[in-house]
Amino acid sequence: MGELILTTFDWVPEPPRGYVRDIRVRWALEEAGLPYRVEGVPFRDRNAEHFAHQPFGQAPWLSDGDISIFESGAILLHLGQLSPALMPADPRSRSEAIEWLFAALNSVEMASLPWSLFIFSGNTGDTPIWKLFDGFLHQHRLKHLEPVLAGRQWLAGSFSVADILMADVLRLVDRFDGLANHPACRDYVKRATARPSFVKAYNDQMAHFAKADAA
Ligand SMILES: N[C@@H](CCC(=O)N[C@@H](CS)C(=O)NCC(=O)O)C(=O)O
Repeated sequence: MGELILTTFDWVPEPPRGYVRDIRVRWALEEAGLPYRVEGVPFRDRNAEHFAHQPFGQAPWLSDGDISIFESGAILLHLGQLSPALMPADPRSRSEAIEWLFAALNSVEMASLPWSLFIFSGNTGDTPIWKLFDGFLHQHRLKHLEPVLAGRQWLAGSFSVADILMADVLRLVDRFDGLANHPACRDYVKRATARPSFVKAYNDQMAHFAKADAA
């Protein structure tokens, strides 16, 4: 393992604060107790070096020595190799953690992100397109996730990177009261975000952006 450097934006507007995806990486690093530092890149003027690390000009990315990794899921899988606090050791639980990590991103977030964008942009009227996306999230994803989360504390036995991603994805839905009819999902978010590592990650992200306001 080399020096771990988490890069995120130096500043973002108020609405996404507390939800910028560097929080997933901060949370994992805190859970694992790995030493790291945070660097900021301009939110407004994204230069060629930024795109060399993150081809879509987004945040976050992680440097581990001379390895640079983008995509929060890939970063968490990388960190999972560095700490048993993030990835169970036995093969069955490990496979479960990996499948649920992908499920969080590729099954739940792929439905919840457009849903939240509709809400952000105020397009939640009585329209067929809103009903389609709202139904897709609630009837085809959260309804099926609900019994899973009612039956277990964490997705892969012990707490893992899968829980960091799933809880963070669901947290954004909860922000817009989208878990009101899914109590097990809501309780899962509550117990995940009660972990001291999440609280530290959240406070650190908020402080990072507040510092930019003050500068
Ligand atoms: N799939 C990427 C998404 C990264 C992403 O959406 N980052 C947001 C911040 S949370 C961003 O950079 N937004 C600014 C933009 O897209 O221009 C990941 O999980 O790392």
